Amino acid sequence: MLVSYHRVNELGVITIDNPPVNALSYGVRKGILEAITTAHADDSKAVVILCEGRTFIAGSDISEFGKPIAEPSLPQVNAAIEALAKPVVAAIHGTALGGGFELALSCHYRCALESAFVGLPEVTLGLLPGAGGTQRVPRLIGVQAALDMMTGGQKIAASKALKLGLIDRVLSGSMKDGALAYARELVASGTGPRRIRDMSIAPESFAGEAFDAYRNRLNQRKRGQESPQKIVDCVEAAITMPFDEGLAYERSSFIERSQSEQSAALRHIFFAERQAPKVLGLDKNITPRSIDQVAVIGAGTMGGGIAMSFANAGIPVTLLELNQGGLDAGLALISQNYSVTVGKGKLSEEEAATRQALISGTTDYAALASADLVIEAVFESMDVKKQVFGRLDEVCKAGAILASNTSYLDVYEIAAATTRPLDVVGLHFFSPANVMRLLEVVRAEQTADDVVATVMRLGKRIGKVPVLAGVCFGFIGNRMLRQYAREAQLCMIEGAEPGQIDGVLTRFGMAMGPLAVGDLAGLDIGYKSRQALTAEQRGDPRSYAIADTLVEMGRLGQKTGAGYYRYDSHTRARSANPDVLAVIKAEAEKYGVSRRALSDEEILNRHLMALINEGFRILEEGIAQRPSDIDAVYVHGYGFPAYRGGPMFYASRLGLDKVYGCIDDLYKRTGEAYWKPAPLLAKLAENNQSLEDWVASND
Ligand code: T1G
Repeated sequence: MLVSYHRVNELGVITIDNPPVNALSYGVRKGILEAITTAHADDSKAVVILCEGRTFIAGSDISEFGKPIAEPSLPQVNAAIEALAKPVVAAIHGTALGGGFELALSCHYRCALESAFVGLPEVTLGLLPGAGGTQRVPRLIGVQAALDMMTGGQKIAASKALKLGLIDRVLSGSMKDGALAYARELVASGTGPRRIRDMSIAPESFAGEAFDAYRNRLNQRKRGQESPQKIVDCVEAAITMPFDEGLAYERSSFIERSQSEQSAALRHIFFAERQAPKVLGLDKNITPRSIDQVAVIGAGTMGGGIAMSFANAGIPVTLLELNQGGLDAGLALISQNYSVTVGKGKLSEEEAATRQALISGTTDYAALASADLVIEAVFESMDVKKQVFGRLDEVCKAGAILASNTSYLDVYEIAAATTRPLDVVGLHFFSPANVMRLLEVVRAEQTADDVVATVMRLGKRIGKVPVLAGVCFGFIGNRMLRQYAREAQLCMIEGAEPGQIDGVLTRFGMAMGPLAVGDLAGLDIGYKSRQALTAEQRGDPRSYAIADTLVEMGRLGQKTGAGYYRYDSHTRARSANPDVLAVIKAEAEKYGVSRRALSDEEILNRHLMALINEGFRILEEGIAQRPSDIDAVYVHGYGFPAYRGGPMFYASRLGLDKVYGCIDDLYKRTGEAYWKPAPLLAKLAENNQSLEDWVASND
C-alpha cells in the first residue's frame, strides 16, 4: 500500500509509504487523492498526512520526468487538500523537498521534527516549484525570502523554517504522537482550515525594479542558468496575478522548464552522482571495512583539505608532517579555513571547534598504528611516494587501507613498495579538498574488492561524489584535461589571444577559462611535470612553448602577479597582459606558425571535441565504468557546467554522428594522431547507436 487511510478517534490519518524517499509517483498521487476524498466524506474532525520510512515526501518522482504526466497531477492533489473543509496537518520528518513541501504548503498547518529540513530544490534540476510553491511561499514568508529560498534551492532546518513561518510547530519525541496531538489541539480550539491562497502579498513589498535588480544579481551568481530567472517571473506573478492565474502561469512555466535541455542535463547529473558509487560486477554482499580512524600524510594544502573532509563528517583524523614547523603551518591553515567558513555564517563557532578538535597532529609515524585508513598527500614524486608507502607498510596495522592522493602516478607501482598491494588504492581529491566534491577512486590491478567497496561508501559518507577510475596517466579527469589544455595552447599560438579563448569557454558555462585556470594553479606546476617527461611524452612543443617561456620569464600566474593575465596585487583582479602577446608571436615565429584569426566557434569546438574524444577512449579502455561517471568527474572536478550535463551527455545530445564528423574533420585537417576519432565513437556513429545503447549493452 503506497498510501493508506485510517482513523484515530476523531482524526483521519493519511500514511504514505513509498521507499526510499516517498517520491510522489503516480500511485502515491492517486492514493492521496483517494484518501482525501474519503476524509472529505467521513466524520473526522481533522486530517494528518505523514510518511513511513526515513523521510517525508522528497519531491515528485524525478524518474517520471520527460514522460507524459498521468493524472491526478500534483497541483490537482494539492488543490483537493487545500479545499478540504477540515484542518489538514502535514507531519514532517527527514526532508520535505520540492513537491513534497509544496504538498505540505497546501495543507493548512505544518509541524516538523527538530531534525527535519524543508526546501524547494527544483532549481538544482533546472526546474521550478511546479505545484504551487512559487505562489504560496511569497504569501507565507514574503517575496525576498521566497526568492532566496527558491533560486537557492537550499534545505532549511526546522528551527529556521519555524522562524520564517514556513512551519507552525517544531516537535520533539515521536513525530506521529506530536502531530496527532497538534491536530487535536486545532480541533479543540475550533481552529478551521487556514489556506495560504487566501493570504495576500503587499504589492509595495517588492516593486518592479526590485525584481529586475534581483534578476541582474542572478545573472552574476547563476550565470547561464534559465530556471532562476523563470522563478523570479513566477514570484512576480504572485503579486501581479490572482492566485489561480498565478498557479496557471507557474504550471505552464514548469512544463516548459521540464522539457528544457538544461533540466534534462541537470537531471542526468542528479542520477550520475548516484550511479557513480555503484561498482559494476562487485559482489553486493561484500562487507566493507569499518573506518573509524583516518590518518593523512602531508599537512600541505591538499593534506589539510583532506583532513578537513573527514573531520567535517565527524571522523577523527591524525595529520602527519615530517617536521613540527610544517605541521604547525598545516594546522594553522586548517584553523584559518574554519574561521573563514564561520565568518561567512556557514558554520557556528561551536561546530567549527568540534570539527577542528577531531584533527590531531603528529611527526611520528608510530602514531598511525591504529588508523583504519591512511591517505598519503605528499609531493608528486614516485620515489617519495614509494618511501612513504614503505614506512606505512611497517607501521600500519593489518587490514588498514593505504591510499595515495596522487593525481596521475601509477598506483600499481606505488602498491609494489608494500607487502600488502591488496590494501592499496588511489584516492584522488581535488583542491580545495574540503570543498570540491569529486573523489577519483583509483583501483589498481590488485586492489581488493572490499577495499573498493569500503572507499566508495566512505566517499559518500564524507559528502563526495566517488567515481571509480582505472590506472592510466591522469586517470579520468586529468587525462581529459591534458587534451583540453593542449587545444588552449594551440589556439593561442595559432592566432587567438588568452582573453578570447577564456571568454569562449566561460560563455559556454565553464567556471573558468583554461588559461585563467593555469594562472590560478601556477604555470610552474605544468612546467615542472614536463621536465620529468621525455620529448616524446611532452608531445608537440607548440603545445607548451608559450607556457614554458612565461615560466622562464618568472611569470607563473597569480602567485607572481602575472602569467597569461596581469593580476592586481590587492584585489587579484585580472586584466590583459600585453607582454604575453609578444611572447605568443615570438613562439609562433619560432615554430613557423602563421597566425590567423580563429572564430569563437572553432575554439569552442576544438576544446569540447578534445574532451569528448578522450572520454570515448577512456570508456573503451575501461578506465571509467560509464559515460555518466565521466560527466560526474568533469562537472564536480573541472567546472564543466552542470546545466550542460557533462562532456559525454553533451556529445549524446549533439548526436554521435555529428560528433564523429567534427572530430574526423579535425583529424583530416591536422593529421594529428590525437584527433583520430576514438574507435568506440567511430563504431557507435557508424552503427547509428547512442551512448545509452552502449551503457545498456555493458550493464
Ligand atoms: N525522485 C526519484 N528518486 C529519488 C528522488 C526523487 N525525487 N530523490 C531521491 N531519489 C532516489 C535516488 O536516486 C536514490 O536512488 C535514492 O532515492 C536515495 O537517494 C512539482 C517537480 C531526498 C535529500 O530535488 O535531494 O518535486 O540510487 O542517494 O543521500 O515542484 O535524494 O538508491 O537507486 O540521494 O539520503 C524535487 C532530490 C524533485 C530532492 C536524500 N526534489 N533528492 O538523500 O539519498 S522535483 C528533489 C534528494 C519536484 C515539484 C517538482 C536526496 C534526499 P538509488 P540519495 P540521500
